[in-house]
Amino acid sequence: MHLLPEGVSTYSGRIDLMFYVILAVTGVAFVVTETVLFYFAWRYRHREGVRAHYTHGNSRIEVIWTIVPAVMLVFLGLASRKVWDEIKGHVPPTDQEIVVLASQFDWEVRYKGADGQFETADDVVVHNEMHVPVNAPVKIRLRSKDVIHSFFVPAFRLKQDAVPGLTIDIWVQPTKTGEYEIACAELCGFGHGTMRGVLTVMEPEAYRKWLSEQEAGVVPAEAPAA
Ligand SMILES: [Cu+2]
Repeated sequence: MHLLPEGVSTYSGRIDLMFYVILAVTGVAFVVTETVLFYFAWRYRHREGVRAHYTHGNSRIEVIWTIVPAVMLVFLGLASRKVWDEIKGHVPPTDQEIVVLASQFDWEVRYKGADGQFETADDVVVHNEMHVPVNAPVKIRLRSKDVIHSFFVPAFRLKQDAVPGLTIDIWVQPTKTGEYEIACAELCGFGHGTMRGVLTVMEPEAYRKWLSEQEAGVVPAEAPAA
């Protein structure tokens, strides 16, 4: 059974597990409460000659149905902390760095280029496409030029808001080559739905080849983003 697209990052399996646990918990709660709701509506339906009876409720039951979900919520929060820390709490050391600048309605993807420095004339800049090597951590420095966008790669289970004025570091280690979708997950204007890109996970060899081809084709006048 595949409810979700195939996960192709080192942490996608743990995100999916959390997703399924939460789905199971909320799914059971949904079925139970809807069953009770429909049963009561049927059981206490209008009947000739039976007077309605007013009730103020039941404090004991109300306390129980407040405490039980609260405990479950705290449990889910604690259980997911480790995964959250791993994904959002730190970035593993890597020399593979990419700057992603979101704007209406475009993903600008910037590589250091031959000099190993960002914001220089030989930066490799592509739009709405991103290439990364497989089986190595990649650090993405996420920025926005105008409004809040959200960098979302469903196959990686990676989603992070891009906020104007902030540079937010995120990371991923892809586990499978292929082409995957980049989508904007924050309603950012009329063209929001068109704000998509293709992410290509490549064998390291092919990736290096692609990058050096890009470096060779760089127009030196390419201005770095402000
Ligand atoms: Cu957007």
